[in-house]
Amino acid sequence: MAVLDQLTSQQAIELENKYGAHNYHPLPVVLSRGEGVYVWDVEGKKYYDFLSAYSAVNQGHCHPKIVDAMVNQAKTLTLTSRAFYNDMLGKYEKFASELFGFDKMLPMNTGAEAVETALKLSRKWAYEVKGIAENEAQIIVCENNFHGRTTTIISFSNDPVARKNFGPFTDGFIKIEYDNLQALENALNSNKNIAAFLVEPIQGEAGVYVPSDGYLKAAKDLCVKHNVLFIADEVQTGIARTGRLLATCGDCSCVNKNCSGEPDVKADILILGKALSGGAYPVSAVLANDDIMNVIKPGNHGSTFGGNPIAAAVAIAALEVVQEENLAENSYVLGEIFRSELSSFAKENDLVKSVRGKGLLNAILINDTEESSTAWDICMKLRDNGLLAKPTHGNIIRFAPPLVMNKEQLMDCISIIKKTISEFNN
Ligand code: IF1
Repeated sequence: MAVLDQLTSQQAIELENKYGAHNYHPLPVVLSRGEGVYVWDVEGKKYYDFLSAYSAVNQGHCHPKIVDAMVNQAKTLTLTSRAFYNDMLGKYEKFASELFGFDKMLPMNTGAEAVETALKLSRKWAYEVKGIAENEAQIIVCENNFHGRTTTIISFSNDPVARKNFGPFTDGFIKIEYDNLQALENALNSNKNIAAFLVEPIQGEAGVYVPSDGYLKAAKDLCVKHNVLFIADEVQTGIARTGRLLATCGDCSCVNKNCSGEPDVKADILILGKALSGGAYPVSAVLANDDIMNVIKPGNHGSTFGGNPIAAAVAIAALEVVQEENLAENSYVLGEIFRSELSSFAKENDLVKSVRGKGLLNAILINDTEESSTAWDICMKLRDNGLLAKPTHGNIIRFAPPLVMNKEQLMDCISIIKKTISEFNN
């Protein structure tokens, strides 16, 4: 088979099965094209994308502005490494730092790398600024977290599937219950060597678990009181996904007039990834103010590709799209409609227990056990009806369309979802 031959779906799946490691269990659909909120499979069937590559494609598939920025930069200069300066990185660092309200950023590629960067940065700060004795620093994390897949990050995961037989693990993490302020306070009181508290503003992998109102603000206040860094992992919640530019909104220049919730929670270290590039390229970053970021000196940390000119050009374009197209506001407005429609549907339909989320990061709970195949079967039927979503934890279906969706498309999607689940019931 020649590399350029057009494959059928079945052939593409067989190739991945035979030659690819089996580290995923994809929904059986083979995509070959995307535009805005739509993707097409190799047979030409069109779907609404309701996953957005786990919230990376917030700006929609193949956004022309982002693609143009990428192509133009690719024709000009792709990579210099950080051994030399390039003429794009500084512009990008200025743009992103000002947009999110921090002094500086440190560019990386994947979300996991950015999380690693934040952990290293907070430890170094703890030793060199806070004055913790060497190798004694602890970082508080939450149960059911998802922060990526490196050896250190899975060291503080409690997902047996992600951890088993990957040990030995990295020390220095204290795990507490999510959305439990007393647990945080107890952990802070019982140990003087805490460098940081690492938290997802909404737990994505855990099933779009939204903490109680005021939790993040109060957690941040506790961190301030104990001179502990508040690290927000906004890899999934960031860049307008939850109806605001950031789920932890500080003095960032958020364009969303419907800002609600906790406008005064500002992370000490902000972790971004995924939609920072609109899904066009692996781009991640850590942002912090000088009192923290300046502990990093030449040679302490880095990456060959981090901050490369293509990444910089792509990220600037991707962030401009978020601003120009008011994606935070659109996400807020459409999210309200989605949850109100789906929660009234849940009241009259036994299969849907509830709907939860913020902005366009939502999930429905299916009224069946985690071991059941019901959510998977519903996703297969949604696929047949032209909408792609993926179950998590067996009985939860995540719904996270691109934020460039319009109201008419959303209503169309809501009717596909209702119709599919209603038919499933019978
Ligand atoms: C996989 C979930 C989403 C993340 C947060 C860091 C990272 C992620 C909050 C790491 C990555 C992913 C990766 C993907 C599945 C996925 C996911 F289901 F696990 F929870 F998005 F919903 N922090 N999330 O959510 O970023 O290194 O992947 O760029 O299969 O690992 P990465």
